[in-house]
Amino acid sequence: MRAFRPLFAALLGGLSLAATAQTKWDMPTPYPPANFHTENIVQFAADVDKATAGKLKITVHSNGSLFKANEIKRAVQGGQAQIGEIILSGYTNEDPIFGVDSVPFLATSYAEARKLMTAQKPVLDAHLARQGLKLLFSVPWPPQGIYAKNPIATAADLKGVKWRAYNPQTSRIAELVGAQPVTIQAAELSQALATGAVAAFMTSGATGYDSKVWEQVKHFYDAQAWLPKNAVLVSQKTFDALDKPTQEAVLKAAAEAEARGWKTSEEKTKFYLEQLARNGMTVADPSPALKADLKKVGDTMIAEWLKTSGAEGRAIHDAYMK
Ligand code: PCA
Repeated sequence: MRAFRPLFAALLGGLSLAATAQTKWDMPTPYPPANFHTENIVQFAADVDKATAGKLKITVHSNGSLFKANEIKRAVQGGQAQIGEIILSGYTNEDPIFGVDSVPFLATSYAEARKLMTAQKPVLDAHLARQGLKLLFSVPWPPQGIYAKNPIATAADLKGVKWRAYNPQTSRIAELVGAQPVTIQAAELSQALATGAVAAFMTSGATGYDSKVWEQVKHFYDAQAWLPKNAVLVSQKTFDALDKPTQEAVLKAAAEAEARGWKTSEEKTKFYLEQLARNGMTVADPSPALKADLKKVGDTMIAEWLKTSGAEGRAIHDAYMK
């Protein structure tokens, strides 16, 4: 046995060397494992692993399992997580610049959403940098429509209805139409519907599909009101601590994830709505009256956003409208 000691020590030494050479990141994300954003992120982590030959291991903790959706940004800022995914507009109250993509009817198609992102990006990067954060990539959800237990012919049908919100804008819409907003993250949506805590909400076909909302909700109105973006953020300090080749591998995988995510989001939009219909929901355009009511809500909210976001908001808006 004694004769083996040096060999054993050498082995142990080798192991600890390997351990220090490997960096591990925890990555909290808010949405379920089979959601397209989550799948895209898992692919991103695998790409980074491969490109760095296992030097940077990113462990994805989906569905709010490590941190709840609304805690993830603070966790990355505070160093409790190295990297994480958030929905940008969830933080509109902290900084209106984060929420421009969720102003109703400002950008309602993928082409418009891309144009709006181009206008928003430099300001967003600068604001995140002030918080020690770096944006690696962002990907939109499919267009947002209205789900409701009962048919909705005009906004008046939403009066007093318990309305699920996921960001300040969806709460504001409820206020403007006289519904009762309650903030519920996607991970708790199915349960909130099952217990009757909510009876209407706006989100994408993707989240309706992920949460199998057809078990409780029968109506979907394809309002195409906005395309909110998720963003993957890393702590700048954590990123700077990586060696150059690893940083480059992360940036390359991020650029690929952004391109792949936009493509998947757009391509799956039709599939999600087909699945709602196949599972017994009526999928329809909003009535002209409902459209007009929603348009009014949108006009109010654009004016409000321009007021709270100040000169930088105006510049983003004008660059987008050009
Ligand atoms: N799904 C997420 C945010 C926007 C979307 O389409 C949700 O409903 O929470």
